[in-house]
Amino acid sequence: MCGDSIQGLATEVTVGHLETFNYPGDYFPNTQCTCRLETIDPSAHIVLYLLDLRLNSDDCSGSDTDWIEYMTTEQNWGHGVKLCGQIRGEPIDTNGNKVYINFRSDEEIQGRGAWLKYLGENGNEVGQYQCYQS
Ligand SMILES: [Ca+2]
Repeated sequence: MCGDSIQGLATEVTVGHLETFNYPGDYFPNTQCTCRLETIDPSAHIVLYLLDLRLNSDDCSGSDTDWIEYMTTEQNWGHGVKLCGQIRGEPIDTNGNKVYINFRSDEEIQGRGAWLKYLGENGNEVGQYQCYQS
């Protein structure tokens, strides 16, 4: 995510993946990145799977560290569902047909980052829009 600055619909897939820029190498400091997913069928839900997560700390509840979150409506940063406490490999039903995924890193200490799988429930296609620095 956020290896480029192009915006717009990039792919439509039934199963897709997102990873932090430079994964599995360390992500970069001072990053703010948003990715948008949207099902083609507006009544379908997007399901996420956290496959890997290594941030600078296991506790991403603070505001002064690195974190990744998702939200189904555009809200302010830090008001989504943080993925840090999620069990890897378990399905996360976002209950939404649009999902915004935000990743943020601060200036100190980086990690491997995050690797996510996403899909539309019942085989629905999901459009992945280009991620952008935010
Ligand atoms: Ca950090």
